[in-house]
Amino acid sequence: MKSIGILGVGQAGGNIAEIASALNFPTALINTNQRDGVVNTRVEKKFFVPGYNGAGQDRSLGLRALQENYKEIIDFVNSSFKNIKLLLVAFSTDGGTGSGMSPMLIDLLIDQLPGIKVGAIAIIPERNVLAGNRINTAECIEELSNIEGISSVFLVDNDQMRKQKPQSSKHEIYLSANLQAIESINHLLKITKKSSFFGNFDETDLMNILGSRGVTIISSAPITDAKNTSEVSKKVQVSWENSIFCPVESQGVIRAGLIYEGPENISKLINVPSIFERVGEPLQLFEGTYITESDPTITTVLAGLSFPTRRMLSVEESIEKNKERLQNLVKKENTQNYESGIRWASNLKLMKQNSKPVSITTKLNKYQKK
Ligand SMILES: Nc1nc2c(ncn2[C@@H]2O[C@H](COP(=O)(O)OP(=O)(O)OP(=O)(O)O)[C@@H](O)[C@H]2O)c(=O)[nH]1
Ligand SMILES: [Mg+2]
Repeated sequence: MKSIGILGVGQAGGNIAEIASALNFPTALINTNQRDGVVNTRVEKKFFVPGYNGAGQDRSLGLRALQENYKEIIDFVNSSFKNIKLLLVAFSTDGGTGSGMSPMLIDLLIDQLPGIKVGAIAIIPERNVLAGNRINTAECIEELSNIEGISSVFLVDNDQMRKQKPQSSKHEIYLSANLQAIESINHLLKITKKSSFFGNFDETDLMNILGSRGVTIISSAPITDAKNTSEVSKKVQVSWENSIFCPVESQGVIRAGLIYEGPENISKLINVPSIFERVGEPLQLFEGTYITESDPTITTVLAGLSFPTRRMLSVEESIEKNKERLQNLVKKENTQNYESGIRWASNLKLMKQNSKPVSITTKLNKYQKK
């Protein structure tokens, strides 16, 4: 059984857990909406928060669903994952359920799952999403970044998939993004099961890296046509720009892994200082070399990175730019009314008032011939 478990929260999280199940990861899912969760048929362990019907992009509802049910939810997670070393909680940052619930859930699980590290797979939405989603993402990322004991945070960037497939439907973007993210984690796990004469990258190495607090990326670079050291380094650096995760923006990798798979002669072109020149030398590097006859590939894991300020700015800047318009929209929601121009006409429909009964003597007198 694999040593990394995937817990999906909300719809996107459930979809990631679904793919992870297909690749034999231990999985479970939590949702506030049963109808979303039941479609993820490969995930066997499911918890639906009673009394909810989705969170409707409202993070505070997602959070409340956890606050009211945290005991049951912690028990559910505890009983769903056995013999794992790392639990990754997967969710989208721009919806209500996953985004609202996951930061606090991770914070709780860090203390409630003895011996298990807890990290995140958090989805950053495409550039074209609307204000409400952007606000959710900014809030969620801020909360995640404030969790003290958290391990690796993988930021799955739907925009990175859009760059690869500009013409695809949303649905295709989501599925491919989920698949690439889970496959890259799966690839690392598979490497830890191989043995090598030249240096193993084992599970302890991987857990050391993934236990780092901060943002983590995984990328693979085919280096088939690289002719020299600097071309190899360049290809690895380009792979950091083009993975499914938010591209590396700044220096400061804390722990890293570097795995070579391919023919022996090409492995000579690997020069560690030149590869890490752009991001700075990590505190610790864990290497693995696997000589095969397949196309040469370098897989890197960079952990302990800072949250990507520039990418987050692209989420936030349209909110800042439209500050007044958005504030006016909300003001309008609370104050708007309609004034009819024909209020006077309502009188036309008033029923004739019942006249007061007149005494019989009065009526008798009225017809009394004078
Ligand atoms: N990569 C990826 N992104 C997804 C997927 N499904 C939804 N998204 C993203 O997540 C956002 C919607 O969030 P959901 O996961 O549906 O929200 P939720 O957590 O279920 O919360 P509520 O529906 O508001 O209760 C979309 O705007 C997309 O950015 C998916 O399967 N993969
Ligand atoms: Mg949903």
